[in-house]
Amino acid sequence: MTVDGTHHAALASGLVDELVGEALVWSSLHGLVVGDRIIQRSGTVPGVGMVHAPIALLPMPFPEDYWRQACELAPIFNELVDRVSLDGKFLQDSLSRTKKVDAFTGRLLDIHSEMLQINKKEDIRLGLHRSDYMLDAETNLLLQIELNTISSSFSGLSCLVSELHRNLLDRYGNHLGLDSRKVPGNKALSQSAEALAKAWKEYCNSSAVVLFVVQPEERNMYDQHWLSSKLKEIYAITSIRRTLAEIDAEGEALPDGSLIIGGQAVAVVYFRAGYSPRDYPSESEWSARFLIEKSNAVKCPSISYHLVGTKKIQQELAKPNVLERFLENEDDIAKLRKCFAGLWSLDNAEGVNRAIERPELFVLKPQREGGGNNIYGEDVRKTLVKLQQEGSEELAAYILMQRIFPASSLAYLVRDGIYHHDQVISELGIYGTYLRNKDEVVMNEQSGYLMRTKVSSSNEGGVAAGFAVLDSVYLT
Ligand code: ADP
Ligand code: HGS
Repeated sequence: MTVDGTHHAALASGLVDELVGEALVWSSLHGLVVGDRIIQRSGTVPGVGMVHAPIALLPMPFPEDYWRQACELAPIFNELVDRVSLDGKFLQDSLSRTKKVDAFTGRLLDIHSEMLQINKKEDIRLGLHRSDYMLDAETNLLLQIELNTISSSFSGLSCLVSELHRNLLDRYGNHLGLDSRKVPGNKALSQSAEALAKAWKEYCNSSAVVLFVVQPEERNMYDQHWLSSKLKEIYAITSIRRTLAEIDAEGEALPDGSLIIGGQAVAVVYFRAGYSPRDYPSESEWSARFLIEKSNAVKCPSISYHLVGTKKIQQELAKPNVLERFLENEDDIAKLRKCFAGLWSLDNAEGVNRAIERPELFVLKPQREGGGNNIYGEDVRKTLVKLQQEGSEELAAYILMQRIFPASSLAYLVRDGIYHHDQVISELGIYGTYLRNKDEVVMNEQSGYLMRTKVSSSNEGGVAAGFAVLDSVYLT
């Protein structure tokens, strides 16, 4: 039975051992797995070593009204991304100073401005986004951490965690005083596959393939394979996996703009790499990104969608009167604003000074994705003082964000077959799928969820980054 009301209270150790054993067997039988080490291949031949994905043993309690709020926001953020992506000047202007001090963002912007110069239009636009939130215990507000518009991971594995938790509660629920129906169904995999398939269909070339752009070193390949296997099983669509370097070597563009890889036409390019400077170790990878962008394939994301998801744009959109430039509906605008945490550029002397006084209340963020890049606590003060002393342009490489403090609770986390009982905090990701062809919005959905749980002492989050585990939700 539960002890302190939350069902993560200390369970009898015999019961925990049994639950963990059942969870690990279930995970292996159902493909809730990750590679057991970095695979040095291009992803065409996945590593044969695998281990269960890091998971929470039981679902995380989460208040239903905040859950509904987060789900409601997905189609609004989807539409916002599309509108902002069309304002090339806003993107270029907002990122122009960052460009001076952040070479990676600068290269992305260069590709974007080349597309503007050739007046490149993306009639078919596909977004597979994930908006991440934390429930701030100080303000009781659901606050957005960030909006991911590229390589939003775990649409495959997150569904399996929801199924695992439902399965465990079906069998042990009355023993634990828990009801499996409180774990929401998770359609992240089916709707992400559906969106990719519909984009492929809009491209109207039945012999074309979906190209997964992958990293040469990958552990999360099975989360990716879940998508490509659904594309094949349900829609009879073939996917191929290539690194950016392989695309540079094998790819070519036909005069009509078609992208050809190894003799096959590509309908959709789905990026599961290309979001970090580490993905561009040479000019070859940048050539591949440019070749893809210039082609008539559907990009997920396009360079514009990619730029909309940068933290600098997140901070710019939080400024007064900016959302009104992109959306008409006042209710929608109010709903978005309600989930914005404090966000400042480092031009804001008041914000910077407050952060120097109380660094523990802020997070300093470079324009980076993929986890492990943020600056916390005393390092916030040190970095800000250093940047101020240098009076350098460097300030434009960062944004300052209000630190969000979710309430912590007890949970069992299982990693590499070993369980720990820890104080944890969680982060709810809501997937959004958006597909448009010219003026027709083909899809604009909230599409499932990802709950990530980490020990409360860890500043950074991220499963791929090794800090968090995959969890699901128990609506309260
Ligand atoms: P990335 O794009 O690299 O994942 P994020 O902005 O998502 O960077 O931050 C990574 C992790 O850092 C988040 O998953 C969360 O755990 C933590 N984090 C980020 N911003 C905040 C914040 N404002 N308050 C508290 N934790 C944060
Ligand atoms: C992949 N290996 C992300 N994606 O979604 N992070 C986490 O899976 O394709 O690790 O906690 C790559 C970022 C949340 C999942 C990892 C958004 C990746 O890091 C891709 S950019």
